[in-house]
Amino acid sequence: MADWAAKEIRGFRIHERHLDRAAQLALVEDVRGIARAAPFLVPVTRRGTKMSVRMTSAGAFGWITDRRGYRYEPKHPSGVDWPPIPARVLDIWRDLVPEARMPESCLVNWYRPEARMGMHQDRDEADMTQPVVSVSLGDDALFRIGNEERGGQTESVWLHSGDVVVMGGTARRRHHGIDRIKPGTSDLLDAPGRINLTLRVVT
Ligand code: MD6
Ligand code: FE
Repeated sequence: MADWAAKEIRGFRIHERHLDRAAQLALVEDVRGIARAAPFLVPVTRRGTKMSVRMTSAGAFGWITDRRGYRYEPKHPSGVDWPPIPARVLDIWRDLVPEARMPESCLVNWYRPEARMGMHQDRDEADMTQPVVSVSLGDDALFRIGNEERGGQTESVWLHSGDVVVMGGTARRRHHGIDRIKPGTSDLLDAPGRINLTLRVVT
């Protein structure tokens, strides 16, 4: 896992092509295992709007949103425990943020070609000194990085399959989102789309 091209944008460290093809394929298998145990959900906001991504989780806590709002839950809505975070995913965390506590949640976001994610902050975690680590698999995605406050100038960067982003320190409260993906830019997955894993310490 050589880091020949880590770059930094507004405090987000982007480890380009951190994962080689074999590592990416192994992670896709891990995601399939997670989805068998804890099927992908259609997230719904408190107002009843369906999000365009499909979500599931691994770990002690999963992040969900439904008509009751968004929160971390210790079980999938079906009543089963979230499966454990795969060892290969934990290895990425240990490799890139060895000083951090171990992650308690691995959120799996599945983007089909039309999916996007609006600008948001990750601020549902109790200890905001802990980083968030994000893994991109499949098609390229246009990642937009903003400010702590809503609005203002933003910077965008394309994320590719195998890229790993670390959001920590001063960047931890910045708004960010995915404007769009570019279907067909990767053949990692069986169909056009993108999988994103985000690892977090929750408590
Ligand atoms: C995504 N990522 O890449 C969405 N959050 O699909 C995130 O929301 C994110 O990439 C926190 C830290 C890094 C991220
Ligand atoms: Fe986020």
